[in-house]
Amino acid sequence: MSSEAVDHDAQVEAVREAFEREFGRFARFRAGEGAEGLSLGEAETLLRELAELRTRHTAKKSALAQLMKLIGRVPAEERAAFGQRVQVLNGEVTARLDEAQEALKAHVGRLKIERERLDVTLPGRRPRRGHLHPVTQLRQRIEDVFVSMGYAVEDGPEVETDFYNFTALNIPELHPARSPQDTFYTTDGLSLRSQTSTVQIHAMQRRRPPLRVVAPGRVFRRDTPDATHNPMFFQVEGLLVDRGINMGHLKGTLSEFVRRLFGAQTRTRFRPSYFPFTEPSMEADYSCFKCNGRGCRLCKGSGWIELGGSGMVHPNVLRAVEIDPEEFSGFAFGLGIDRMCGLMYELDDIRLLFENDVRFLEQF
Ligand code: FA5
Repeated sequence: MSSEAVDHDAQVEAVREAFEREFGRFARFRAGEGAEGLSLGEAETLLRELAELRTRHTAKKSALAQLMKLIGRVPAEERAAFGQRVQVLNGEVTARLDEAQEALKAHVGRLKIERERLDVTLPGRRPRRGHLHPVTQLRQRIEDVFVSMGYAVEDGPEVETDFYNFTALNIPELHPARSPQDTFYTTDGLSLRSQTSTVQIHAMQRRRPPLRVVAPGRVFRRDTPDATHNPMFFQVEGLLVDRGINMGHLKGTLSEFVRRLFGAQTRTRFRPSYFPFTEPSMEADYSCFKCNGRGCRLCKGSGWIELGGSGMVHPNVLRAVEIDPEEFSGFAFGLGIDRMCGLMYELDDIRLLFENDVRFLEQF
């Protein structure tokens, strides 16, 4: 064996060793295995590094490529043996690179399929449906009862002039309701309505008698919030004006209303009261829907629950909208919805209704 031949063999071995050294950390990826447990990111990085390693060891300027070129230049008698050794090495290097690449690629493919897997048999995510606020639900039930009794649903502004908020309602100049301690005023002398009774005036102007309307809506008072008071709350106003209307019609109407809302067993009672815009005026109560009048915690042992204020429309109110009190008479009533709602759901505090805590509201 010539000394040159030894040199050539040594060169082949040196190239092999250099490859083995660098390839060592990829050697475990074989026969499509060895990559288990690698994350997608790790496997992709290794694939990139493997491609760089392939370039370093097999591209044109690599030591292996130099060996290939050398084949033609070695003495003729050694060429075949040397050529074969180089080709074997080349074959091995390529095969091992390919094998490692396959194993890593297969792993990346598996992880990607896993990540993008879509199980069409899984139940879909149901969109959460909301529902109407409990006060709105009650308002609609009240409207339904009155509509079934022939009433129209009327609307009115929440910001009012003095005329609608007070004067037309026969509220005298120095009445405490006009005081800024009770009513919210805007800087230009308008006020937030403190009761839905203002809609009586709008309704009579718009429709002229005979008329029957209910007007649900928001009202505002400078009341200190507590378990039964909010500065903003809801009322429903009722108004009927026709010829020959008397207190019997009012009592019959409110009695029928509570029977339709709470059941046929519900009784009513009326107590004398005072409102500037009705004469005579009455407070209406109904027998407790929980204990049917026997007395319980809900009705504070009395057996009765307050419904609201009512009375015969004051002649001055009719005159304010140019209706002749000699020809027409009427009755009106006003109920607070929030307190009624609070009682129906046995809430300790009506302020809960307006905190907008979804966990609370979801229950109704
Ligand atoms: C009135 O507001 C009269 N307009 C009712 C009326 C209409 C009488 C037509 C005659 C003819 P009163 O101030 O009592 O009346 O209020 C009526 C209802 O509103 C009360 O029964 C109560 O349920 C409710 N209410 C009053 N203040 C508050 C408040 N701060 N928070 C929650 N509800 C309230």
